[in-house]
Amino acid sequence: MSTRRLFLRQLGTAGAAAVVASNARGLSAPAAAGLAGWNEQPIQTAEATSEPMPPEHPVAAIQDTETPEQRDARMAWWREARFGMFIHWGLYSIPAGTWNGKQIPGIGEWIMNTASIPVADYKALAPKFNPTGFNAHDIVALAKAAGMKYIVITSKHHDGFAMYDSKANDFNIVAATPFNRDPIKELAEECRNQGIKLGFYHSQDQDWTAPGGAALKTGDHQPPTYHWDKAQDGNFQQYLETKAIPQLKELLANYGDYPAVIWFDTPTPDMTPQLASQIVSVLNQYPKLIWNNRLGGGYKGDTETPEQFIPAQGYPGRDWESCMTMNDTWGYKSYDKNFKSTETLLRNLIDIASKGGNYLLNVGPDSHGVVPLEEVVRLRQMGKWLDVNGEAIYGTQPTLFGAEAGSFSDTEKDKDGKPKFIPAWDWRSTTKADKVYIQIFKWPASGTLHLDKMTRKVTGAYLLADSARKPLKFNQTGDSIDVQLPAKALDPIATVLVLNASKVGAIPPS
Ligand code: JFZ
Repeated sequence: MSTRRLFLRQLGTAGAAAVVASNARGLSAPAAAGLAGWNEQPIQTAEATSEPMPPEHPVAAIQDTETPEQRDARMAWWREARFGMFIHWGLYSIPAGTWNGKQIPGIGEWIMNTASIPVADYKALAPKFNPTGFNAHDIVALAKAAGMKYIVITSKHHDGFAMYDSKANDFNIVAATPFNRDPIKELAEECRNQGIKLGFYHSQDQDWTAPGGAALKTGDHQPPTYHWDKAQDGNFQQYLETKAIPQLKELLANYGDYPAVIWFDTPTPDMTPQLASQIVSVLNQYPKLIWNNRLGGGYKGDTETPEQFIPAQGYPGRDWESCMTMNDTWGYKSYDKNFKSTETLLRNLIDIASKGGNYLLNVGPDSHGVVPLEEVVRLRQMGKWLDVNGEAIYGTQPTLFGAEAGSFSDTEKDKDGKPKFIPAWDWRSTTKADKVYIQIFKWPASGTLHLDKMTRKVTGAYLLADSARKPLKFNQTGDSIDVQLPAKALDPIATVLVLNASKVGAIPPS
């Protein structure tokens, strides 16, 4: 697979727009040559899950040394959670997708790179940043109302602006803006009060305003650094040692029990195993911490991070989390109104749960610190469904079936030349030790739901949305079962059928 393929694959639709846009300007250079390493990483780990960690790690990470039992304990809350809120918020919410009167294509938080904004001009946004509409209580309450169990917020994105009170670098929300508040601290307090986990997205590698920070290519930026302003030039190791690592230490030390998660991003070849190991030494001081597969330097981390897509069959044997936007940007863009429907978002959550993953769904607060209304509305609707049907999502195991998710085409190929996966959207399934849940999207016209390969003996059936829990008639012969449903779905998006069916005494597959 070409580097460019890998690059686009990881970018997903929202990010790909930026790359396509750079092509439209007639520029051809291989996109982000440096990305191959980290893009290949999830693919390798997905296939080789039981292999021991490569011995060449200069510093062993917690994943290298812990027992399977310790790992299960460390990951327990995360596996139970299934649904989290991603928050991309920073100075880029001021231009909100427009620079010098021009709408800049691509994802909003990349505007500095995509529009080649000089460092001084970008830094001049800070004195204008006064997001007095930010209310940590309301955002945490929104996440809870949506049924989300954790939040991951950008403590620093690629633009290098820290959204917290950093002593290590004064390009931050307390030192450089009139706002003079630490939203990360306020969020940490609210998350503690309202009982939800908090994690930090920290761009450890790309930093477009610190000398020596890395930049991935867009437009006509030139190798090897892809910088567009002399002020960005410097030494990467020095950047790490004077900014990225000191900030990581602050974030890990200053917010009590949090962060529960560190979400790294976009490692480049600059992040050698040796440099990454300096970060791992810091992470190792926090044995409860969960961190993703985007550190770099060959470290696999805890989680696969498919971006803007749901893997056809999950990542068997690996923890994973699909991160997705509701529209086509992570950071706020005033004119991006291409919002997915609540139906799509909820079915994504169900699809992901049925494959054993988590859904990290993004919101992009505006320059006042306010979450756009379209996002609030969708989250509240998702929460309403979860209020009734949450037990079919939280703490569940993947489907016993599998074929319901779709099938690989005999004729069509995907962009990598492999058989294209065509998802089916009739139903999904999750399981617990004593239950099988069927989330029905397409209500059977016959009134009967037929399932093959039902390998557990069913002792009862009812609909979660039926508060009376009226028993439904069913007929199981061997491993096939027919359940008689009421004439109409109880929920237009997904009606959950519960089958009481214990793991113990499973029927051997025919
Ligand atoms: C990354 C970030 O760059 C993006 O801004 C957002 O935070 C998302 C969750 O994670 O997505 C990517 C990854 C790789 C590239 C671009 C966006 N890339 O290779 O240019």
